[in-house]
Amino acid sequence: MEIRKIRFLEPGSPAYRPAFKNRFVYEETIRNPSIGLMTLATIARGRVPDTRMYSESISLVDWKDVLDADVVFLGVFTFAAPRGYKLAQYIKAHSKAVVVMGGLHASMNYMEAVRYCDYVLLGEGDESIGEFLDALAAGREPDFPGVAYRGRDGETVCTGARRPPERFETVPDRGIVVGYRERAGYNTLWPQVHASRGCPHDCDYCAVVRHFGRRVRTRSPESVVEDIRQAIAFHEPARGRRLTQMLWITDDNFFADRAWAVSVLEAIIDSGISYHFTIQARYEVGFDDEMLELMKRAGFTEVAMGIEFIEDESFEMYHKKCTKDDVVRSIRNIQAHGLGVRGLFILGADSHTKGVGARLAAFVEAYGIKGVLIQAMYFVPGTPAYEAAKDRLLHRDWEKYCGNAVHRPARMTAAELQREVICASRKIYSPARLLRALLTRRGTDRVLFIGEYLWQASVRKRMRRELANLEAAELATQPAQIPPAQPAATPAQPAATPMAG
Ligand code: B12
Ligand code: SF4
Repeated sequence: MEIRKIRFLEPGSPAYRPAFKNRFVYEETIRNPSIGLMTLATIARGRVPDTRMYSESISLVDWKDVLDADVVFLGVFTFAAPRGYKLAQYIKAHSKAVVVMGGLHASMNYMEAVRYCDYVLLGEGDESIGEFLDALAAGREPDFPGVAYRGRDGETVCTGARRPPERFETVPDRGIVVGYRERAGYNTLWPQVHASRGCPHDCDYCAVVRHFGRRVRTRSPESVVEDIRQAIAFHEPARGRRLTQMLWITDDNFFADRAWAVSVLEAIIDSGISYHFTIQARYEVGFDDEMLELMKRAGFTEVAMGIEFIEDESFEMYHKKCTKDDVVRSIRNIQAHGLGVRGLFILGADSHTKGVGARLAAFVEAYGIKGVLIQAMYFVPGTPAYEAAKDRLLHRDWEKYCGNAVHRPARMTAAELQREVICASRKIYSPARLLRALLTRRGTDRVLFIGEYLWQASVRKRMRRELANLEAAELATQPAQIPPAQPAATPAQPAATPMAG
């Protein structure tokens, strides 16, 4: 078939509504568009020039334009899957476009996703997207590894797993996303760059390591620096400066390949780029004095540490190789080098009891952690944590898998867990702590705390709404009556409601 026009679509939940406050105030769902999908759109445009991407989080979608495309690619994480399915169904019903889904959730749950589209492409799409377009253009069935579709008899056909790409140097063209350039100066949309993939560890709850694999693969330092340069240039307004000059390196474990990490930091220093950086990392980096010094010289101001738990029992239970003592020593050393620590936490381990939210808040206060992301324990089919707890899940309404309690932990009810998350957030982002931040913090640090304070308020609001549902569900269902889990591949209910966006 002739491919004239390709559109990429990132479902947002909820879809974008223009509002002045979006420029300054984080909403419960932060709206940064997907770097992964943008990268694929950039690659596809090399073959078909009329290629653009809509991210529902920031683009006003021109549906006439989407429905006129020959191929529409959708990428979904778990929390966006229901919206993605709804959009895929709508496009299939109203156009002749070939509809293709991919991304972490569609890939790990292709038996579910394939019910809503023509094809699911498994794993990372950097190479498969080109192979897919070639097959389509030649009128061939895509028969290479990593494709799922529904055969004539309605059975799902899968051509097997796909090897991840060794090289992925594409610098995403951020201008390919409709409406991004106009909003790039918003302080709620920050520059982000993804430099490596894969992680050698194997934490039970982690979907990322199952999607990207345990072998660490990296981009060249030159390509990373070029990406950083473009990301900063794109997000800085033509006139004036952003309030928050902070770029987020979004790798899951940037320091896993130490020699490479050093070479990237050196390349940033040599480039002369002057900006602030934040980065996700495990606690080990806190023991690496040379790395911490390099980070400081490169402009890093903080480490966003995947701390997850504050009890050894929980680390052991979920196979996270770490102790509380490791975390504390690491935090102290990072701070001694003049860098801040942000904490990424999980509540709802089977070891957790009532009061864990207050204990977490006390930990954050005691160790001077400057900001947090708190998630209730998360379950993605395909992870060991999911297998272990699937009979205790309250539902599989993926849209709610965005920080809410979705299961019954061993020593609390789901509603109690939800309250613990709300409590921790309220204590960490209290008016008293806001006042202290206003008086003691400076520059980007201060602006970030104000932004997070407002963001956490909207997250708590959403969590309180869900709390009412959890309480009602608990009253109606005793633990023993919770229906048994479906196999991971069971499809979600097809969407009954029409498009909202
Ligand atoms: C940056 C980031 C964000 C940003 C931007 C998200 C975005 N739009 O991409 C922000 C801050 C908005 C964010 C928010 C949240 N996030 Co987040 N985030 C990330 C992070 C760290 C990096 C994403 C990234 O750039 N990955 C790298 C690129 C290369 O990978 P990729 O996007 O998956 O794309 C590749 C492949 O998947 C594939 N692919 C993707 N789409 C498609 C489509 C097709 C057709 C094909 C063929 C292939 C394909 O090819 C791409 C290139 O190889 C990931 C962790 C991670 N490693 O992915 C978590 C992650 C996506 N976030 C997660 C979560 C839970 C959240 C929150 C719910 C957190 C919270 N409690 O608030 C919120 C949700 C917000 C919402 N909208 O509801 C989870 C999702 C888990 C899951 N099962 O889906 C992840 C995986 C983190 C984790 N450790 O589990 N996040
Ligand atoms: S260290 Fe982080 S990225 Fe690696 S497996 Fe554990 S949670 Fe996943």
